[in-house]
Amino acid sequence: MNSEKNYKRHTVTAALPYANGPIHIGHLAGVYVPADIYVRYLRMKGEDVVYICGSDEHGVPITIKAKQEGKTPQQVVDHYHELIKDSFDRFGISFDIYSRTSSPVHHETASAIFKTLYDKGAFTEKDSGQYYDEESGQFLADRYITGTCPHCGYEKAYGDQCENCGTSLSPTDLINPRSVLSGNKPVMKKTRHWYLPLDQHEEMLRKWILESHKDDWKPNVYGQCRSWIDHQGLQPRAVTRDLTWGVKLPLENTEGKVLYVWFDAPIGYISATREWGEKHGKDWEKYWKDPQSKLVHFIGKDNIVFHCIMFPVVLKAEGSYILPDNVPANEFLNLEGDKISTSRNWAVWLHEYLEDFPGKEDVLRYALCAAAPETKDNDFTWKDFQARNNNELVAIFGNFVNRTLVLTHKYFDGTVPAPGELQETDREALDGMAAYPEKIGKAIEGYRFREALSQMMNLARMGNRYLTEAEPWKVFKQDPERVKTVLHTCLQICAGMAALSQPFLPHTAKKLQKMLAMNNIPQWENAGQSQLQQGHTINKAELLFEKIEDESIKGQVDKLLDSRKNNEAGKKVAPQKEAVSFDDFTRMDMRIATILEAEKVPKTKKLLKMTVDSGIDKRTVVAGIAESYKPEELTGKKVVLLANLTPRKIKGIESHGMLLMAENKDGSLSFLSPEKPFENGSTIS
Ligand code: B3M
Ligand code: ZN
Repeated sequence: MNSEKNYKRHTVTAALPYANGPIHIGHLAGVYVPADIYVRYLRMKGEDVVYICGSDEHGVPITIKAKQEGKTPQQVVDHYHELIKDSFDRFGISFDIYSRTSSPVHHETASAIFKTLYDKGAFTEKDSGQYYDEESGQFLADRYITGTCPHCGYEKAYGDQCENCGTSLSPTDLINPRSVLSGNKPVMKKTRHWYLPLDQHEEMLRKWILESHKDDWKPNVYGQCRSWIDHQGLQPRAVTRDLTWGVKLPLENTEGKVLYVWFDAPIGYISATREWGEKHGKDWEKYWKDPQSKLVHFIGKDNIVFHCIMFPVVLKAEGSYILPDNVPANEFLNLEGDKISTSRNWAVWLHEYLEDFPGKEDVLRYALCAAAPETKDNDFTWKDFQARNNNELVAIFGNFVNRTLVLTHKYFDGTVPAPGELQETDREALDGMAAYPEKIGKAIEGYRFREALSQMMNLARMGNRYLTEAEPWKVFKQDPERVKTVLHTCLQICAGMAALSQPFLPHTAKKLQKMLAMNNIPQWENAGQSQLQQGHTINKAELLFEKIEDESIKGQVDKLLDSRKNNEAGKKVAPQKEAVSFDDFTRMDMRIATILEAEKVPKTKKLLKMTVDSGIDKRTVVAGIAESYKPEELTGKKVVLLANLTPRKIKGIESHGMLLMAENKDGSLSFLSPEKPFENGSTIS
């Protein structure tokens, strides 16, 4: 582990889940399973590790959920904090502490860091116009305001981010902004906020990220940071909000203002470490301020900017903290070919999985690690889950262990036999095992957990192959001595698996250690050596894994399809918008037009750039319809064009007008086309 830096201790954080919903498999694959493998491995190497997490309980998502459920924000977070914590515990995610940002120690820690920066003059103060909803008497920050994204035309973008193209936004960037609370058009109202001038830290960020982490940060993380530093620009970011739910500002006359959730949440890692230290008599500051501590943040790709740009700037400005050594962010996991969506209930919820598949926690850990979106978005299917279990865990890992232990009981009363003269195959097997701690460890230290998992399974594959080729059941009659050597060797491999599988399959490793009557497991580096002395008595063999049948998988897929149907059925028709006058309507100039050509806009998932013959002219129109239409199927299509819409730049392309589309309740889109072959330019009224 990074011997060249000789770290004394490791501080490992996992993204704080919002306490406004349960944990799903996307969270687990993206963040918590890889982080857990990493810390379990470090602990087996005897490293001093603290593994930190907790509920992220502030922010607009929480208050919106509270409004939806007619509860207070505290009631919402209390419910989900317990649900999340319990499901993590049962799943075997081994945090040293799972805290929460509504705790007093967090409020104290976050406001103290804010005050330190404030006193150092690290913020700029500014009065500015912010959107305000007169009906609900509230300023509209972040998710309280929605509108059209200026970059991709997505009409349900939020005031802080467009979930469609991922662009970070401010409320004033939105086209046609609407209050999420009342649906009304907001007004501008003056208010004072404190800004973190990221632009003043450009040099530090370039040096620290673009120079010193060019080779050891994952390309997806490094690339996003580079584009932020080089293109999206390090703008001053408001670190306060006009809200009542959150960490109050430690300044006079700032009633009704709180810290921006993304200012306080990462500080949650620090306050949780402080809480852990005070509880266990540890000096928490060593884990956050000693340069010989290695700080690693496990997150999803949508949190990169906050963990690589914003939070490090806060820590640097505060002056006494270390910066993260690595931020191995994963991409997103999809489910059965569709994006995981809380609102559409298109998800596998951890707490439901634990009910539906009792005792199969490690099967999900295994399947999610094997499908982890480490370098690109990936897909989880129940078929793949079943195959991983039946073809790998049952047929290889479990089968090898079971045959070895059953035969040891059958031929040697459950006692580890003394090996005879080793043959070449025996030596190859034992030497092969000896190499696995390093093979697996190297992959884990490189944050390549899929590779590490497959290496761990290669040990089981090697054992299975060795046992099958040795065929002790055929040999025993005429050469029992040979069988002693074979089973002695197989038992050593089983003991190696009991140790080396621990980071990945902790529940299985524990069962196997018990079956082998191993009082303790070796340090990682010794896990490839023989552990079981001859004469050692093992316990009864039990099945480590059971086959998963088609019907239980079908049940899960049907559950998803039902929720999709319910979701569509439950989708109400959008309420009618506020009245417009006939004059307003007549000002819109709509024409019959023809799409002449269409092409995808590079680096976007949803945008098409089209050349349209409006009858008046040929013009460019950009639309977010690439997921519903292929460019080649649009040439020659007759459509309705809103010709006099003010031109706007979308991803740098000037778009002149809008093509009218209908959106069905399942989200599918359709053009409006004339029933007769009218000329381009024909007017519509
Ligand atoms: N609560 C999780 C998310 O963006 C967010 C992470 C905070 S980590 C400090 O889904
Ligand atoms: Zn967008």
